[in-house]
Amino acid sequence: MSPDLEAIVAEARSAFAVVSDPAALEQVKARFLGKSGVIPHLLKGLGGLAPEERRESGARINAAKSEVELLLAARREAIAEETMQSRLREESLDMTLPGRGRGRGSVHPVMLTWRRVESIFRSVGFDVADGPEIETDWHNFTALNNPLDHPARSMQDTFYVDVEDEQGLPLLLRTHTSPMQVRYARGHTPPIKVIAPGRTYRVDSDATHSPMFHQVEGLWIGENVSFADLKGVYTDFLHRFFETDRLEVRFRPSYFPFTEPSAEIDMKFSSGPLAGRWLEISGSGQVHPAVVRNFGLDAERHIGFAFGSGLERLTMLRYGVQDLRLFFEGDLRFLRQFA
Ligand code: 2U9
Repeated sequence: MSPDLEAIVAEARSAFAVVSDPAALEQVKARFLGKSGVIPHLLKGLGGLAPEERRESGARINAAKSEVELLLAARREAIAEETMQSRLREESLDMTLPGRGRGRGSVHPVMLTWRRVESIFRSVGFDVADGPEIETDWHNFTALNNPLDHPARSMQDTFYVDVEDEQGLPLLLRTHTSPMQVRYARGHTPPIKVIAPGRTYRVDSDATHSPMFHQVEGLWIGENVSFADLKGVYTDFLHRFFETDRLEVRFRPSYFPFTEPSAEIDMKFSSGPLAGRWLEISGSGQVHPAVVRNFGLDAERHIGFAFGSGLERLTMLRYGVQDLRLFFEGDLRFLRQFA
């Protein structure tokens, strides 16, 4: 090979060596092998030579061309290998690390209470009602004997929805689970023996009130269902819910529009960390005759009791939870304790 050609090959070798990405390499290649590159230029020049000289010269130029092509192929391969190696270094996976796993969820403590309450009441013959969280004014207030000017109806206490019902009254987020019982009672014939657990909503938010909370209400209507039955059913429920007979129950006169007479139910543990203090646990009463009539029933013949308890309250007392807000913060350090 002539010194000229050797110089060209050497120049190609060092030009290929200094680039390290495929696109740059192709540009360098064009300088030597492209249409207007150095080597095609030399080949074009052969036309003006005598046949003998053209053959010799052509063979030399083609040998140089082959060498440049080999150098190019080798450099391409080397760049691909370097790219692969650097990706392997960057994306290296330590296959010996233990997997993260999916994590095991757990049932929320209020839901544990919900399930527990359902199972206790089912075992003594109560059905479980369900119903909408967005309610009509009639099912939430009127059917429950709430006067039209009752403060609970005010915008300060109730979340209203920007949609009207057939009566032209705005729909609302139910403020208690009672409307489920109203719907259930209107769709069944006595004896009506049902509990209604569920989410409820009130415009209230502080250390002891959450705008969304859970209640369970119970309703038993028949021909001879008395306050004595209420005492028996609710006391038995408390014994089973708290898994102890070592608690006292007392009924204190109260007022609700939907019951008459009405009573607050208090309880007192005789052992354990809460022993000796009377704790409010529920509201209750004999269902008001006006409410029984709203079920389409004869209030002279059908009587019974109702009660309402907060599921958060029951949960706090059962597990010794001090702050209501823990139920709504989603803090795993709290929730995991119930797993
Ligand atoms: C119908 C008729 C009567 C349900 C009742 C209470 C008393 C009561 C509160 C306790 C704590 C709600 O979660 S709380 O704030 N409830 O005091 N609830 S009697 O009476 C009814 C329900 C439905 C048809």
